[in-house]
Amino acid sequence: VDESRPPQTLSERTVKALADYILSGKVSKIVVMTGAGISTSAGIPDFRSPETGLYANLARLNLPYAEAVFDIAYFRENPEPFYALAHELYPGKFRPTVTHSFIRLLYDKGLLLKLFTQNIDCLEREAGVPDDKIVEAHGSFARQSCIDCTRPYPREDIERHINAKEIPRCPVCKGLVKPEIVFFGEQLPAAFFENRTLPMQADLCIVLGTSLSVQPFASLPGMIRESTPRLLINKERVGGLGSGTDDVLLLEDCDSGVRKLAKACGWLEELEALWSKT
Ligand code: CNA
Repeated sequence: VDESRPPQTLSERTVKALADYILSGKVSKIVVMTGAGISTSAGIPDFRSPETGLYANLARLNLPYAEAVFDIAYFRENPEPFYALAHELYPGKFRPTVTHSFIRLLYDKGLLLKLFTQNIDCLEREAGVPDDKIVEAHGSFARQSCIDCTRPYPREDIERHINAKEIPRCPVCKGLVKPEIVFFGEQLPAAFFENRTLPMQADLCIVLGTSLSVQPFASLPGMIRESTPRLLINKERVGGLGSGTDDVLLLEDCDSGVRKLAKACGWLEELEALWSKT
């Protein structure tokens, strides 16, 4: 953190000062950016954590390289590893974390401008963040289609196949069916590009549980205006956060970090109550 440049918006670079700013009435457009680290406490492994991450544990799938499981060219040749993983990760098996409920709380308070998520687990929706507030930058399991003729494929059919450890195929052209998760080598959804400059309007940015190593998502925190506060809650420092004059870093677990912020805002009981109902 560059201590030589004083904060412009906050009184100091602390959670207390951030809470004062939020409660001052000057904040109504919070942009939240999330990654796999917000779902690890729900039991879904992230990609890149050294021992617990998916990439460290994919050996059993006999992949040529870990990312192949999400590579569209590889999937065409060998869809089995992806479907083995989909069997483990399919939505419905996991409960949103208190961090997901915190984002919902921001929405309930009318403070959420947009949530940009890289996650495909749909836990933000399950926590009650409405569809029109979410940009699923890497797609999600919410829809699926044929990779050849692009026909949509019914949800109940893919669920049945995934549960039975079978690989679904298009009933019309026999092409492979794939959940609309963005694989390496595929375009991001139009919604990402349509909303990409929205962070410029934000009066606060909160980045949670991401290594910010995948572009173009990783460029989003850089769209925030110079004097707008950015909070990073992550186990490690990422993406140059901390270099801005009004950046606040909580280098710790997301759930404990959001609880600290909620407590400083006087929202902790409300947050726990919301989460316990989820
Ligand atoms: P990543 O590259 O695995 O990074 C995760 C980051 O979160 C790392 O910096 C970790 O240190 C940090 N982290 C892990 N656990 C915690 C925790 N409890 N509290 C605080 N920080 C934590 O994941 P990214 O999301 O940055 O990478 C982008 C990929 C991962 C996207 O394409 C996702 O689709 C993909 N992914 C999603 C899920 C999911 O939907 N839950 C799971 C695994 C991977």
